[in-house]
Amino acid sequence: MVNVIGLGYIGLPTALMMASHGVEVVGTDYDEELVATLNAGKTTFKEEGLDELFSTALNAGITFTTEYQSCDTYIVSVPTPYDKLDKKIDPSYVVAACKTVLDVAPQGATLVVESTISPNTIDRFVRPLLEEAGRQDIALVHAPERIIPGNMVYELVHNNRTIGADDVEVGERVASLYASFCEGEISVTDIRTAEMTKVVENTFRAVNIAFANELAKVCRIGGMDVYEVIRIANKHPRVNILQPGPGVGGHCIPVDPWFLVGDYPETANFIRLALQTNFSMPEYVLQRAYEAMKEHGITDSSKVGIYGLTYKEDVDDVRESPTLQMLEAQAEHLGGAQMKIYDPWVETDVVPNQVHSMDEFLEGLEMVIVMVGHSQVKGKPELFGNRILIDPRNVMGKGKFVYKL
Ligand code: SAJ
Repeated sequence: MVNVIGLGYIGLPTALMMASHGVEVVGTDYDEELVATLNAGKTTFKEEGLDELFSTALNAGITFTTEYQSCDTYIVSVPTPYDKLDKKIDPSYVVAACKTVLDVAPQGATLVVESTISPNTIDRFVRPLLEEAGRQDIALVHAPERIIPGNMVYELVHNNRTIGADDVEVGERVASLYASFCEGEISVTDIRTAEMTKVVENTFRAVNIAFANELAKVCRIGGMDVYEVIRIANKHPRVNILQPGPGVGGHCIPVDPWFLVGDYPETANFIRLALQTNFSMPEYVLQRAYEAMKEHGITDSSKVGIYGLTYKEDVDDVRESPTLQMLEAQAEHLGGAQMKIYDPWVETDVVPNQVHSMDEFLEGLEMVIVMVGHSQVKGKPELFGNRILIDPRNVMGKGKFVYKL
């Protein structure tokens, strides 16, 4: 039996996927409300294919509880925030979960950490727990997740995976557990390499996006169309530049690279600069909007609305979202102007001035900043009538009053 600890964005789909492929699974989370929702037959976030997977897993017998189980394999997928001041990983949730596992795990059980962790986290924070508890019988494994929100269910099955273990035999055993549903290639390596590859993958993407964002700024000064430049440069067989945008959000790309900067502050300079470049984008967009307001004689910021609150299109996750970053910049440096905000994917109130329908949003607006290219609006500028559009995602097409980055 597998006990998946932490039923968030990664733990839940992983637990459901295993259960749907013949593995006996119990899902555990310390959040009673979340467990109650799952036990009432409802998923806790929106994701393509998740509801179907949930019913298959329920039929296959998955159960949810707040209790840790006695079983042969544990998969820990709890969050790993980072300390915003020193930029280092905060392993406290992982440590707490692993400690509780050690209290209940039978002799010889396997403890798999799926949470994203910086290189050496297992050695520094988890291995000592085994020593303290006299539980060297427990096999430690790191199996970092790689699935992308918006396409998680597909990627769980089709992505390649990495399994890091002290012992190749343990690694292969855990690889065959994941192979119950994973059709990709599974590389078995040591734990530190597995930790590093995960952080490196997200850092690669952060650096590439930062490059695109810097190009956007350069092209604007130089009077060039950055999207056309990138489109054509990418025709080169060895060039693949990502897209510039209003900033980088989510719980991974703007967070994980900081683990390297935090641990290697003297060396990881290039990565730090990339993160700072990405972080500068929300305010850059805001300045762009203020310039356009000036140009069009709009003096009242209540006539400007922000469309999109999530960190990217067609997901309901607002963590570290560029819109939230932009609102923070607005409050801190630019005198808390109160723009109306709407996101069809966010039903609860996350920020003041949030409205819950497109009609209510558009009423009285002369300008809209399209921070997220949800399918609802992508390629449909007519939905905004003849309002001036600030379009940092390049999703509105060309238009007389459409301002790109
Ligand atoms: N973004 C851009 N330009 C782009 C692509 C993305 O500005 O060309 C922005 C997005 O709008 C968003 C942010 O970057 O704000 C991050 O979005 P994303 O779609 O690039 O990535 P995530 O955070 O949803 O998922 C990433 C993935 N990592 C990689 O592709 C290397 C996913 O595979 C990981 O599993 C996930 O991080 C994770 O959990 O670590």
